[in-house]
This record gives sequence, structure tokens and C-alpha cells, in this order.
Amino acid sequence: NGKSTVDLNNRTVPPIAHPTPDDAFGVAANIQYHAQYGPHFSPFKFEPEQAFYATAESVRDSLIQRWNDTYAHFHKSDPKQTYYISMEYLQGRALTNAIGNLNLTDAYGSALMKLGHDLETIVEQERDAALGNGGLGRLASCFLDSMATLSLPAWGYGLRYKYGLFSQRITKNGQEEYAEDWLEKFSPWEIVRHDVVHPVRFFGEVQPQEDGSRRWIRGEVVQALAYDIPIPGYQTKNTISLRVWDARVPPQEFDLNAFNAGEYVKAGNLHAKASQICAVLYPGDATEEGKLLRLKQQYFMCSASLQDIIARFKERRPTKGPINWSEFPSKVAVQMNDTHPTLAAPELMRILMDDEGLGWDEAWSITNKTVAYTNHTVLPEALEKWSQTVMAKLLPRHMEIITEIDKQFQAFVTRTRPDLESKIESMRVLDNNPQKPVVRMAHLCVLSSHKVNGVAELHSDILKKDLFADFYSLWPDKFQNKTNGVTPRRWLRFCSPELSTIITKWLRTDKWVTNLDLLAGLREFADDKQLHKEWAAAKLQNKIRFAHYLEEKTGVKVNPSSLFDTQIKRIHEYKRQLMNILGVVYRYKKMKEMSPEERKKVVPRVVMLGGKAFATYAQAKRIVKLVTDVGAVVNSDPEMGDLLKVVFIPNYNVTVAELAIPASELSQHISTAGMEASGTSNMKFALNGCLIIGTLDGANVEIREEIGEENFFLFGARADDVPRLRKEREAGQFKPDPRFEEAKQFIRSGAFGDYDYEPLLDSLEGDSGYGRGDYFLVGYDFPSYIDCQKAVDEAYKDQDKWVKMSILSTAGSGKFSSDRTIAQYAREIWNIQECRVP
Ligand code: NBG
Repeated sequence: NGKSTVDLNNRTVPPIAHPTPDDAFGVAANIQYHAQYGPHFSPFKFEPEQAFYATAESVRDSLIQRWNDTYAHFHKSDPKQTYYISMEYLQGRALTNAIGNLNLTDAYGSALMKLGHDLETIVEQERDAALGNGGLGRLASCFLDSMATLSLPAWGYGLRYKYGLFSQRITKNGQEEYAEDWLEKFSPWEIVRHDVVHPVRFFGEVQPQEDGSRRWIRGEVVQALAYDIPIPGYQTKNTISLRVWDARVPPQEFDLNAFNAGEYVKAGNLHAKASQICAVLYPGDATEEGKLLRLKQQYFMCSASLQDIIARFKERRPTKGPINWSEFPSKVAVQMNDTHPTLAAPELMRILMDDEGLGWDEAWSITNKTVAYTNHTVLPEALEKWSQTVMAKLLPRHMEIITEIDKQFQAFVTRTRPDLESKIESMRVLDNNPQKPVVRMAHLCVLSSHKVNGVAELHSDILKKDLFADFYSLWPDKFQNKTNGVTPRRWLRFCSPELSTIITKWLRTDKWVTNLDLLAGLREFADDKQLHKEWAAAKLQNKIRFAHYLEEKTGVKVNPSSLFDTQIKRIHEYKRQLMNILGVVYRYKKMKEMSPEERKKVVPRVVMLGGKAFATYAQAKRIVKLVTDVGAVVNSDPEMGDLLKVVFIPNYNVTVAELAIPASELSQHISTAGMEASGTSNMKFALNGCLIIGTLDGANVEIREEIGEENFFLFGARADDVPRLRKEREAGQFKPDPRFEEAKQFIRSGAFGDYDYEPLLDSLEGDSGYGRGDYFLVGYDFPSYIDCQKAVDEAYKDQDKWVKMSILSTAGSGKFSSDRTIAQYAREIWNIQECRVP
């Protein structure tokens, strides 16, 4: 404030006044300025919606200023930078987070009051930016928050989808999907960079040059246009950027002659094709067109990002003399978030060789030192494989490069590890199965990267022992673990201000917000009656708030003094929402059989499930339908009253999570052991003092270690047992528990309506095959799950004990800060250092 700055060309930029924490008048004036002069609304209305946009634009001014300062500082210091490439970012809403990180919450609160609005209502006007699907995308967003907060020189790269993840409506038929137009009005956060445009080519052919090099020519060229979304750090001036690409075509590609001849479709052909690229996240890929479009999206993101990275690298080199490319890996780290950005590796090779004239060996060495890969799943259907035919058609030059990588890899193994000779076929990048020749993207990632990591200890071990075992034996030093984390700003400080205030009061510092290990200090007070009282009151307040929300969205009234039991995540068979609801069915049946006297002893429970089922995933959609049908019957059963409620939380997204997590007392993380790579909502729940019922899977294992096994409700098979149990089933040796049979039978009896649940129940029976024969071992784990739920009820009866467990859960969550995760990536993979704006 009041100080002039210097731009990249050393020109002095005059000072601009920006809101300060104590200046509500200044803030109000700034909001009013945007309301009056913003081009988006008429100045005569100042309803909550207009107020939100004006407020957000006012905040954005501060962010732009900080972003400029950060960029200028990075430019001057020229540190090594990390570029995080991800197909998904689940940003959610930005306003609360932005003013919180800028320390302007009070100033904006009072300013809006002066203008006749309250902050809470204004915050609720914002639409979620849902440019992602689930944990992987939300992780990327938490990572950006931590990179900014740790003042690391880093960028996020992604795509600017027009429609985010679909919005879910629940009808009597189950889930229905609707396009989610988060840009319907406009996003006040993004800044379009008309000066940042890169050409991206598709199709065409490869032309050998006279000097022996190769050139990719013709085909279709679209332009990638940059939009920046500023990401402010907490208690630092550093503000970094999430740069998302939009596709467009240059005006000269518009066929004016065709248009004037009345051939409107033909005239705009290329425009239409370009606009498909960023239309939706994960377009359906059942058809060949769908597959092609997905590959196009991936390449578009990789190519634009790589060109941008290289342009920045060049911009920061001395202008005279040739570029020293061997410096590249000491200035650039590229992280591939899962296999979607794999093409970043061959694209870097192509640019270095074809555009910059480097030889293969040098280009390969640079690429290898630059890129690293994070694996997020061991599920076979998520490990991408692209048809070689499609790849060769869309990206002919990349197919050549991939083929060469494959060839050199085989030669390398033969030369250095004759003992692996028999494994070569299964390790290769190209799977030349004559029926369906494909490129194995995960293998391409492993070969191209200098580091490969899993996202929780158990998962990283499975990568080494199982999925990538042969690669691990070849390159043991390549493999690492980086246990996931979540940002404590969004997931505690801002989503539960009540609990945060208590924590700060008892720890006598708010430093835990950036040093989450300090939460361990709460252990000392775990038995303190006063803390118990405050803790329980904060929880109750959060429960009441969520109960209102639920009633508004679903019409179901729940009693806030019941046990709030939540399972929110994407709907997938391996996550076993089906086991949860079967457990509810069993509970309901037993309660129906009880005498009124017995019923009095029951712990009242609200069971809540939420999550989206992928539109073409029929089994997952049946699960949603079953949950809503069970809810309809149970919630209207007068014998149940407040003792049992079953609610499907519609349209689960980041904003809903911010309400549900602080309000929950028990959360379910009950995947078949070995199948959930990590899970991150488990961390958010634990951090908010919500107890976990779960299997030894993903990060559950480490959470339990940290918070103490006596504070974790554990059940179910271990990952090591799973293959044996599956085999036993196949051999017909599995004997189902009568309770499991009873629950299924109750559904079959028509107690919850006459919808055809047979395909769902059938998947739990039979003896073989994926998706049949109970591949996810619901039947095997069911009895221990029911017993464990009984233990939960017992524990809840002793409220003192429960609150103590809840406090210890928060106290033990320090490890699960994404600040810790990112600091480890920075040190152990990227080799980057803090670069803080003075
Ligand atoms: C998901 C895993 C989760 C994990 C997140 C973030 C994909 C492909 N994977 O267990 O299923 O927590 O990634 O690492 O979305």
C-alpha cells in the first residue's frame, strides 16, 4: 500500500491503494466501485448476487497485485519451479478462502454490513468450481494452497472446462445428471491472458527432413488460450497461479465464403471442434469419438503447458548466445498427476528434438530429469491404455517417439538385466496384442520419470510389490511414498471457525494453521471437563447448521442430538457404500423386531450418504437408488421416529463437504483393503474430531497409527488376505454369515419397494468374475462391520469418552497437512526451495 513497484522491464509502477485488514470503509468503497463500474450488471441493483460478484472482483484486485509481485519476484530470482499438471482441480468456492488467506475476513464482513449485506449470504452466492471428479482433483487443489502458503515457486496447469462435474439431482428414479455451468454468468476469479496463446496440432503427418530430423506438419491447429486463477497463500504475500487452457481457433480459420454461401455448419466446423475440447471433464468414452476426444484433451493440456514452460525458461535465459538445455532440469520440475498428463513426456521429447534440434540421448536425459509421476490408483480400469491406431492417427510424431522409447527400453533390459528377459513383454510400453494393440500409459510414465510415487504407505508398498514390481527391481531408487494431506485452512480453520477458536484458545496460539503438528498439544487437555464442554458445544453448533441444510435440500428433519454418521465420496463398488446401506437395512430390521422397552436403549442415528455415480456406471447408480429407497421407508416409519434416519445428501461437492465434515461424529472409510490408494476425506474428518470406522486401507492405516488404535473403529480383512479370500470364494469355500443373508433377504422381500435390485444383490453372490462373486468382499467383511458398529453405539453412550476420543482424533491429525506432503515433494522429488516475496 502506498509503495511504488517495479515491473519486469524495470519501469516504476505507481502505487495503488489496496484494502487493508483494518479498513472496512476502503473495502466498502472498493466493492461499490465494482458494483457501479463492473460491466456485468446494471448499477441500479445491489442484490446478494451482484454484491457477490462486486465483492469477488474487489478481492481479485488484491490477488492480481500480489500475483504480479510474486511473478516479478520469481522472474528476478529465477529459481527452479514446479509445474503441476493435472486434468482435475476441485477448487470449490474461493471467496471465504481468499479473504481468509489475505487476512481480510473482518474487513469484508464489516464492509458488506455497511452495504446492507451479511458475508455469509454473499459467500453462498458463489458456485463451486468443480473442474474435477473426486479425491485426485481435490488433492490438486489442496496442493496449490500449500505451495502458495509455503511460498514455493510453483504453477498448476489444467483445462478450463465449460461444464464442471455434472450436477446431481435425486428423483424417484435415482440419480439424474445435469450439466453444471459454473461459467453461466462468469467467474470473477479468472483472468484471461490474451497474450498467452500457444498453437496445438492434431492429426497431420510426419515429414522427414534433409538433415535426418523429423517434422510434424499439416493436420488441424487450434490455439490454447491461458486463463489464470490466482491462488493466495496464507500469511505470505505469495500468490501463485492455476493456469487453465481454453481452446479456440484463429479468425482466419472461419470460412467466410462458405458462410456467405449459406453453409453455416461447414463455415464454423473447426470452431465447433475446438469448443468440444474443453466442453466437459471426462466425456463419455464408450464410443470411438469419445476416446479420441479424451486423448485430444490430454494432449491439448500437455502441449500448451509444455510450450508455456519452455517459453518461460527461455524468457529467463540471457538473450545472447545459444540456450544451454542441460540447465533445463535445474529450472523445471514437471509433476504428472496420474496418467492423464503422460503425453507431457513425449511432447517434451518432440519439442527438444524437432524444434530445438537436440539429439535423442540428450533430449531423453533432460526429459527424464524433469518429469515425475504420481500414481493414484491400482484399479485396472483407471490405468489408461490408448489404442495405438488412435494414437498414431491423432499424434503421429508422438507415436514414433513412444515406439522408440519402447524399443530402447527393451534393448536396455536385455543389456543390463538378462534375468528380466521373460518379463519384457509385460513391462513394455506397447502392448502389441493383435486384437487390440495399445499404449500402456502408466508404463510410459514409469519409464519417462525420475521419480514415481504412491499416495499412502500401504499404496506405495503395493506399487513396489505388485503393480510395478518388475520396474521396482530395475530401478529401486525411483520409487517413493508421499502420503497425501489436506489443507488445514479450508478443512478446519475456515470450515469450522467454532472449533478453530477453541483450538487456538487452548493451544494459546493460532500457529497450528501453518504448523499442524502443534495440534498434538491438545492431548494434554484431553480429559479437561471445560474443554469437553466447549468441544461438544462447537460440534453441536455444526450439527445444527448441517441439519438445517439437510432439511432445506431433502425435506428430512433430523434431530441434532443423534449420532451423525456420514459416508461421502464418489460412489464406487470398491468403496462399499453397499455395505453401509446393507448394515442400515440390518439395523432397521433388528429395530423393527425390538420391544418398545428395548428400543429405548438404542442410540439414535442419522446415517448420511452422499456422492456422485459416474453417468454410465449402472451398478453405482443402483446403489444411490437403494439408499434413497431405504431412506423413504425408514424416515416415514412412525416406529423409528428419531431413532434412525437415512438421508442421501444430494449433489455432493466441496461446499457440501465443508458443511458435512465439521458436523459429523462418525465417518465411514470402508473400502476393500488394498483398493483405496489413500483417501483424503478420512483426513478431513479426523482433523475435525470425527471418529472413523474403517478398514486397514489407504491412509486409514497411518491415521490410526497417529491418533491411536483405541480411537479408531477397525474391522475387516487386511490387504494381504484379500487375494486368498477371493480364491476361497471362487473355490466355493465361503460361508456367508446369517446376518448378511438376512439383510439381502429383507431387500428381496420388497420391504423397500419393487425396484429391481437383483443385479446389485447378485454382485454379492456367485463365485467368480469381476463385479460378480463378491469381488469386493462385502459378504466377508459384513459380520465384523456389524460388530464394529455395535461397538460404536456402545462408545457413543459414554459421551465423556467419545468427546475425549474426538479431541484425540484432532490432536493426532498433524501429519495429514498438505503442507507436510508438499514440503516432502519439494525436497525429495522437485528439489525446489522457498522463494518468498519480501
Ligand atoms: C484417487 C484415489 C484416492 C486418493 C486420491 C488422491 C483417483 C484416480 N484416485 O484414494 O482413489 O485419495 O486419488 O490421491 O481418483
